[in-house]
Amino acid sequence: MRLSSRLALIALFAPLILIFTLIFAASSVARPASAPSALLPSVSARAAIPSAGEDLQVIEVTAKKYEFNPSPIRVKAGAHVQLKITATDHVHGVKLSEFADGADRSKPGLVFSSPQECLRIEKGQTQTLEFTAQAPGTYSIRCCVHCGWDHRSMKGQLIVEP
Ligand SMILES: [Cu+2]
Repeated sequence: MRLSSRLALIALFAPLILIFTLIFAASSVARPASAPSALLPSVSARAAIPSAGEDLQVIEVTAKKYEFNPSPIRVKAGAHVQLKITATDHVHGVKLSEFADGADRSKPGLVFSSPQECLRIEKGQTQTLEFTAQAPGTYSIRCCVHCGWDHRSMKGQLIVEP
């Protein structure tokens, strides 16, 4: 009787102890594993910031029905530019051509820090575009998210001066 109840106790507690041990082991393993991933955003954020001595020209732009302001935006060739675009009245999109109007399309005149596609900007939100203005010329900016009846005329310009 006694032996069997002791065995029953062991049978009851052994799996519990095993489970607690596993949970403890998992949590102590999870901690160091999560540490490097927590470091990742700061590493990539650092990579996006130009190195010391390189000037970043920050330009605030608003997007509203149906214009970008200011337009044209003027920068000098060689400038490292960050456009901070805020959609003030509605969802908009921004697409800045990496080729100057009429330029040969073999080599981009604007070198972006991240791949370029349509950048969607929710109402009241700000998105950033960062690039180096390599070649002089006029670059077109257009709204690429349908925002209303005159969406197609929503355009802007970036002029890179020599
Ligand atoms: Cu639009």
